[in-house]
Amino acid sequence: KIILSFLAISLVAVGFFAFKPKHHATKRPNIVFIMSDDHAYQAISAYDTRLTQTPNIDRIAKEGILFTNACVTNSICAPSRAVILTGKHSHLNGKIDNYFPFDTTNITFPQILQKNGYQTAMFGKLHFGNNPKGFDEFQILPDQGDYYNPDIITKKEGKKKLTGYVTDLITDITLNWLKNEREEEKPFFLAYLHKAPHREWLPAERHFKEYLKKTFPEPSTLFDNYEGRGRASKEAEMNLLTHMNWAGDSKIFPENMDKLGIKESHPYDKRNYNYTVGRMNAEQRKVWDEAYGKMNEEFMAKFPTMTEKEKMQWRYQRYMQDYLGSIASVDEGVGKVLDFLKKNNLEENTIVVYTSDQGFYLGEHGWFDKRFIFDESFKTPLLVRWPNVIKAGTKNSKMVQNLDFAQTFLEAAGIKPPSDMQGESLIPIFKGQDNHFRDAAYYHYYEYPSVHMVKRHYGIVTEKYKLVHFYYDVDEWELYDRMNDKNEMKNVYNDPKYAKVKAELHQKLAALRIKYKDSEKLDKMYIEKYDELLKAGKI
Ligand code: SGN
Ligand code: CA
Repeated sequence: KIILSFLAISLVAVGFFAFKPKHHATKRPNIVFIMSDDHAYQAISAYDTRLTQTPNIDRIAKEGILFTNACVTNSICAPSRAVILTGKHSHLNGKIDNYFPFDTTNITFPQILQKNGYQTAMFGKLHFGNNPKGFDEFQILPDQGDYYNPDIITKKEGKKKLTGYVTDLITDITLNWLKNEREEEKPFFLAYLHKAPHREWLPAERHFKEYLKKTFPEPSTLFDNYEGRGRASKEAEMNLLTHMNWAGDSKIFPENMDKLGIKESHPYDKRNYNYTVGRMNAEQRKVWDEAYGKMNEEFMAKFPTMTEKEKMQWRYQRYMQDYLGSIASVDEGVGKVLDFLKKNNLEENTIVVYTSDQGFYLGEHGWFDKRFIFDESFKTPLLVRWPNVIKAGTKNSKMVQNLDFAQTFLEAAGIKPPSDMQGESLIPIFKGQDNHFRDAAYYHYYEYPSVHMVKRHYGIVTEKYKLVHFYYDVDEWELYDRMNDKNEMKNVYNDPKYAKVKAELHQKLAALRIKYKDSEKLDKMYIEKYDELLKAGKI
């Protein structure tokens, strides 16, 4: 009897020690949410090695998970951020475009985390027109923010001017908070939000020369003439040759434009150049003039004999040099933050996310900018590391969306998300159980007429197809076969072969509009609100 009870006690004891969860596995995880602005997945080497190397960003996927079909619900800056923070589509959170201020009566997930004992901080670009709620500490760039010597709005001291390069400054502020202001006994949520690589794509001084020397492979659709698609693609103003600014974007000195007789692409072409470069101090300007002066000299010699094709090719190289040059500092900053986590034993139980507010065109279809439901702008990079939960080196092709972050983070923190959030938690995917995930994504873009002139549209995207409705000053439907037309060159909406698919997709789209509570009534309401701003000259 004694032996038996001894055995029983031993078994229970062994069981207890064997199955007791490790202490750190039950502790609520920290969250480091890293987001850059307009960072195309084509410019992250974990996705694509053609253009550049991003060894530090890649580390997140190597030690975690890479999402190959992550996408947004509305491909533009502030609306994407509002979707992320509220877990609701634009038509419900109200932030449909970059113009209307964010409605701060929305409940955001950082507010909920803070209420539940998380220490919260946000550093970098928000672009809401008002300050974030739910943060113990924030330092944010006003509006779009500047690359050089930017102003910053701080929670503690109001607005001040900083000296230096924006990406490095945001990294330093973030590291300083991690080192000196983090409360060890609380889990934290940290938003580390870069302005780079947003237009006008200004690199740090240390990267000027290196990137000005590089040549990049051209995308196969650089000379797209938009045949086979509708008015929306034809009328968009995102073409590298015809819509980019010579001074502001391509960095041709305004005096050189005058000498060569090059007209401004937009009334704000030279003005933009003077705003951005004009913020540099004498020391920074000297490095700039040296590097970009040489590029200007070469351009001056070449320009008079250049064909239109050569101009396009030249503009593409110029664009990539600056765009990818500005990503170099983002990658370095990410490396520093990852190193800090490692050195301070914060790696195992911290969720690190790297994403962008949307994708971006790097010359595909001859374009820059974003906004369209087409892949380069609809898809966005997403890499996540959480060693306690995610198996290193995982790849996943589900259509996860920026809509899903709020519920994911709340679930990770053991908090039940509000029932009106519209995303899906990614935790099952992190755990390798992704059987029941959305098979169709809903998309709705509103900001028109506006810069780049991308028409209003909504649509549904499945693994195989994309059905889109462009409306407002057109009424056109487009259908793309994602498997057989990877570059989305041919609208097959009126091809009888697709009649059945088309009917099914129409039905599915109507069902999604109902599921997410979007409607023609809301479309009209947002048009009326927008038209009022237009009339008032505020757009
Ligand atoms: C600015 C840019 C546009 C860009 C919008 C929105 N022009 O207007 O190219 O699409 O911001 O960008 S610029 O010449 O002023 O840079 S977003 O990322 O904020 O949505
Ligand atoms: Ca953006």
